[in-house]
Formats: sequence, structure tokens, C-alpha cells
Amino acid sequence: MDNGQIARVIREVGEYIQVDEGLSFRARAYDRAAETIESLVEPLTDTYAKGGMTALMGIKGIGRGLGDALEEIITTGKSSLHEELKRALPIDLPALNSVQGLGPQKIRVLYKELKIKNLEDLERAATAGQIRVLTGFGEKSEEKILRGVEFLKRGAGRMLLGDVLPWGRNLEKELLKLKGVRKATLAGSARRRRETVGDLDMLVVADDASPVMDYFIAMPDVEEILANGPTKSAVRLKNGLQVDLRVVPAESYGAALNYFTGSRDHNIVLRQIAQDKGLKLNEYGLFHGDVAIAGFTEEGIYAALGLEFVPPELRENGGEVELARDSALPVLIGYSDLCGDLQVQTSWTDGVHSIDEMAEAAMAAGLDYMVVTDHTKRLAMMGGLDEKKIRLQMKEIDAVNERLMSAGKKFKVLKGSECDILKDGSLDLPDDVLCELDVVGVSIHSYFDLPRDEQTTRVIKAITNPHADIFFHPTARKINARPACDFDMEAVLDAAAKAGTVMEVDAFPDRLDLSAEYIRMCVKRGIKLAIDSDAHDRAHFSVLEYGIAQARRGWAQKEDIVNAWPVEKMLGMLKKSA
Ligand code: DGT
Ligand code: CA
Ligand code: CA
Ligand code: ZN
Repeated sequence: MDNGQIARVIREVGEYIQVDEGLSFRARAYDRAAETIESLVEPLTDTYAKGGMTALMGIKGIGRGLGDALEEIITTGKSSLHEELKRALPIDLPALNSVQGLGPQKIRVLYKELKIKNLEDLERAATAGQIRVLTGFGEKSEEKILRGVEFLKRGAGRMLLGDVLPWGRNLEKELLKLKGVRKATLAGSARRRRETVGDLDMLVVADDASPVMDYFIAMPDVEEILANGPTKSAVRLKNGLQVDLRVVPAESYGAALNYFTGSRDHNIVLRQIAQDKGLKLNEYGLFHGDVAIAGFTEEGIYAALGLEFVPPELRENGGEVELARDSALPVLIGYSDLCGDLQVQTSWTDGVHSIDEMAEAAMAAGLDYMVVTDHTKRLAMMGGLDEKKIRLQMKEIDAVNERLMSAGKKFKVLKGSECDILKDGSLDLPDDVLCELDVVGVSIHSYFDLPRDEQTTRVIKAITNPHADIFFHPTARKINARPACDFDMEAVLDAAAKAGTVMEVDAFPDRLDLSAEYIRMCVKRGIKLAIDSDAHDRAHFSVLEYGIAQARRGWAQKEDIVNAWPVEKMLGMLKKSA
């Protein structure tokens, strides 16, 4: 088990305790321990292997009780306390917890007063008006709960790309190690880098399919075998993800890859083009009568159809085939094109690592600069910075830059802020501080559901503030957890274009905000974009890849992305408009 998995169990134990006994000392201790574990660099299993219980208890906030629980999880993969609590409280805590606005405290009340155990109970009680009368709830929160349930039902079953792509890539690697396996490639929506995927589709070319199938159905993560045939198998993993695997002959690999990458609508247009040429396209190849004229490679298929190769991220039938026919596809922003990161949190607020540590990690990720953008004072719970603290931080950044320079490093740390947008659209720091910053990001962390007109006015006021450079995670959505803020995007983009405000593509897998559709609107209007990690930990620079994928799905080119530019050019663009 990795630290993330261990932390999840510990956090859930804390939540069950909270439902059981309220926000007790014990409940808090588990919650804090989960947070600590998530931020550890060394795998806990290593810590334990090296130093046993003593090493576990040497970690901040881990006492005897938690140490015992951790030891049990590490050695057996389970926690008996967890199992016991689940038995004693027969509620679907993860599901209830994922409803926006519900946490363990409220779930406790709902369970005690109305015996609500799962989403169905919750929906029924909310529809019947039973929740509004409970203490701590009202008509508004009842409505919000209903909307939350509705939202979850819509996203049901789709997992975040960021949660499944690393697993899929690992499977590619493992399959390639098997004897006789020549190719293993992830197709489907994962290859198109959709924000969420319904299932994974793996394609394999092998001399002999049976060892591949044997390996596939016996993987340790498999919960259930859904199909097991000579060339096609499907499994469901313990985390609920379904994975399909097909073994195809080498001469069909390109055709199968094209077919199973989709999208369905893109494929339909390709097949039509083939027909118009008197050819036939399917997952086995491109045929003239019975003769295959392409099929080994995808490139070969597109070429034989008279088309430019279409990057998978564009294959959504959004006009890409027409442009491919004219050899006029955009040259998309590349996966190694970023030179900087314009949104990074540090341990000055809710980040885990220091400015120095984040700079080291950004350098290791191949970047030349990063902007430190800690939260501002309204986010008191996260230790948001006030005027005084942010001035201290600016001094610290000067010192970090001096250290970097004397060590002969070219890397630059810039001064910035993730400045909170207040309810009325004004900013959470005074003008004289904002003036001194290199990069001012503004973002919404409260009043997500203002009426549309009011939200639009609020946003436009904030992003046209002369100090605002970038609108961070503009819609503030969390995929599968919180809907996008409702405002008039057309009007906001018009305002951004006029003010020269940059729009962000927050790369965090559960944000991916802006969406591809909105990115494309920006590109069409000539509005510049920034692809940022929103890193809260030095490991998070790896998420930039998802932001780049999202920007590619929005048809963005290098010129559209300000942090694909050298630092002077990037700053020049921001300051010109300020
Ligand atoms: P997902 O899994 O819902 O995130 O989306 P996809 O695109 O991965 O869809 P999936 O897994 O059902 O099928 C993988 C690809 O296979 C899909 O993108 C296109 C192709 N495909 C599957 N069924 C059909 C079909 O009935 N017609 C056509 N033209 N293509 C299909
Ligand atoms: Ca799929
Ligand atoms: Ca599938
Ligand atoms: Zn934020």
C-alpha cells in the first residue's frame, strides 16, 4: 500500500469516529494523521521496514493508538478498527461524504435523526422535505443537498484521468515485459486524455495471446473477471475501474488503435471518407475490396485517407477532420513546452513544502521559473497571508533567488499571490501590496452559488481590476464534486480580452479548469492562457501534463500559453495589460 492509500483508510476511520461520537479529540487526531501521512516523502512501508513501531511513532502526531493502526494496515492491508466501525455504522460514508455541503458532522445528524444511510435515503428525505427541519439544516441546504445528489448521479461511474492514467501506463510497462509482447498501448478516452474515463481500453500485439490473458486476469488489483476470451478480456479492479484488453495481429494494430481510440464520432467521419474513396475502414484495416492498403500503423491509415495525422486529443469530431484534409491542423502546445508554472502554493499557507523545496522540484521538472502564489487572508483556515506576511514572503523570495544565483542556477522564483475574490468582486489585498507583486492571480473560493447576474458582475469586477493578471481556476468546479460557478462566460471572456487578463488552465486532475470547450473559446478570441500545476506539494509538478492535455483538447498552440514563453516575454505580456 502506498501512503495515499494508507492515508485514505486513516481518514475514513476518523470520519467514522466523527459520525459516531462527534468531533472528538480522537476523530481530529486521525484526520490530522491522514494529512501528515499524505505529505510524507518516504513510503510508510519503508519507514516501518527500517525502524518498526518506533519509527512510526517518531512521526509527528502518531501516538500508540495510531501507531498500532498503521502497523496493522502496513502488515495486513486492513484495519480492524475500520472494519469494526463500518459494521457498527452501516452507512455508505464515502458516498454521503461526496455530496457537496455534507461532512461527517451533518451525516451524523442525518443518520441519528432520519436513519439516512446512503444516497437513496438522502434523496428521498430531501425530496420529502424532512431535512429542512433538522437543526443545522434549512430549506437552502436541503435544496443544495438535492442538487448535490443530482450532480453525483450524472458523473456516476466515471473516474478522473489523473487517478487512472498512471495505473494504465504501468500496465503498458508490465505487459511489455511479458514474453512475445511487441506492443501494449492504452486507447479509448484515456488516450484522448478526456477529463474522466468510463473504462480503460488496452491494445496488445503479441506472438501468443494466452500468456497475456493469463497475466491480465490474475493481476493483484483485479476484483472480478468480466470476460475472458482468447483475444478479448475484461476485468473490474478493486477501485471499481473496468479495464478491457484486446490482443490484435500486428497488421491490424494501427487500424485497431484508431478504432478503439475513438471517439466514436471521429471514427464515423473517417469511415465516411473511406467509403467516399471506395474503401472500407474497420478495426482490422483499411481495405480496397479484400486487399488491405493500410493497417499496421495509425499514420498509415490517415495518410491513405488523404488526411494529416490527427492528435488523439483532437479526435472529438469538432472540425478536426476537415482541417486535416486541408493539412491545416493547429500545431498544438507540446508536452515539454512549458518553461514556468504560475500557480504554486508553499508551506507559508496550505502547501507542504518550502519555497526552496518547491523551486528545487520545479527545476527537476524542467522549468525555468515559478510564481509563488499563496492564499490570502480571507482563507484564514489555510493560513492565508495578510499584507505583513506577504511582504515578509517577498523578502524570503529575494533571498531564495540570491541563493539560486550564487549556486549558478538560472532558475527564478517570482512573487505572486492567489488573491481571493471577495463577495463583491474586490480583492483581498490592498493596492500597494498588489503593485509590488510580479504576478497576481485572482480566484473564487467562496460564494460559489451566487445568482448568475451577481456572479458575472463579481467576476468581471475582479478580473478587470488593474492589478489582476490571471484568473485562476475560473469556474472553481471540482470534477465529480462541485459544479462550475454559474456566470456568463461569454461576457467574462469579452471583459478578459479587453483587460488583457490571462485565463488559467488549472492542471490539477480534479479541477482541469478551464474545460476544453472554454479553452477553445479563449483561443478563438485571442485570449492568452496559463497552464499551472496549482502544486501544494513538490510531487505535484507532474500534474502539469494533465493541464497540457486539456489545453491540447482546447486546440491551444504554444503562442497561446504565456508560461510556454521565456520569463521576460511572459512578464512583459502581463504588465503591458496591468
Ligand atoms: P469512455 O470509456 O466512456 O470514457 O469512452 P471511450 O471513448 O473510451 O469509449 P469505449 O470504451 O466505449 O470505446 C472505446 C472506443 O472504441 C471508442 O472511443 C470508439 C470505439 N467504439 C466502441 N464502440 C463503438 C461503436 O459502436 N462504433 C464505433 N464507431 N466505435 C466504437
Ligand atoms: Ca474507454
Ligand atoms: Ca471500453
Ligand atoms: Zn485556489
